[in-house]
Amino acid sequence: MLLSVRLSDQASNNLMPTVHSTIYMYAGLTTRIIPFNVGIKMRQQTLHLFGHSICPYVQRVAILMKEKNIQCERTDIELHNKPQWLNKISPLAKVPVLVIDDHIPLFESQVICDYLDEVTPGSLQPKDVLEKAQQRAWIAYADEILGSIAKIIYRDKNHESFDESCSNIFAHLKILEQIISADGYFSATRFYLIDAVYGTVFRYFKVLFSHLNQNPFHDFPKVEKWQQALSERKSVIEAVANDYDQQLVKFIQKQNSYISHLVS
Ligand SMILES: N[C@@H](CCC(=O)N[C@@H](CS)C(=O)NCC(=O)O)C(=O)O
Repeated sequence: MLLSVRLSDQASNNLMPTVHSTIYMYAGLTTRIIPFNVGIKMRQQTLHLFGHSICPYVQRVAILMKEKNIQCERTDIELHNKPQWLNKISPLAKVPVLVIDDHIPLFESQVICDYLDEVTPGSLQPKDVLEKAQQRAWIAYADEILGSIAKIIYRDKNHESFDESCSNIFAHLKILEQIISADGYFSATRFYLIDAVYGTVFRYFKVLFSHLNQNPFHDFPKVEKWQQALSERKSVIEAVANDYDQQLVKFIQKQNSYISHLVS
């Protein structure tokens, strides 16, 4: 697709040749050329997303790209064995990072999503400024749930601490149940970036709660309908590999936590 980009000459002068040469020297990577508009002139842009196969923040970007049909090269890295060049493009050495035109790195999933959303036609966020702001607040709320999920995966060493994290997650679902629409997605029937974000959160539940023999959505019918709609959305499905559940199980089993002995 054609990307319509509002880039000033100043922005395109902000070159980081050392980043470019370093990344491509170490990784031997290729890029895909994507034509886009700068003002009235046509020029080319390349996009390269550096990620991890099960990272929920990377999935947000991947879902947005699929929804907006944005073509991009993708390279997944191992987080337990990070390549040396990662901190040259990502100051916290985290993924996702989007490298634009081989030399301009952009980190932080929300920022990457905002950029890609702005430079392509249409938007995955509400036009109404207040509604957009509200959705962003509930995206921050999703990050809190991801915090409890990370605690379960990495830090909860016993049943009590695991239970506490589960209760915390269910308390968040209870509040979501009160504020979301009853029509499938967060705001009725239209899929927004916030839906992408929660699609990546709910995906964890099947594996994390499989041993509990209890439906985590049991008390939350609207949230259950929402997660069902998200699990059927093509972009959400395709944002991870077919064997995502097995990859997640393997990843959790490598941690020394209470849940790592229970998942299978
Ligand atoms: N706030 C960041 C969070 C990104 C993040 O935490 N990524 C994880 C993988 S899911 C990571 O790269 N972790 C590596 C590390 O912390 O060393 C974003 O939204 O992009």
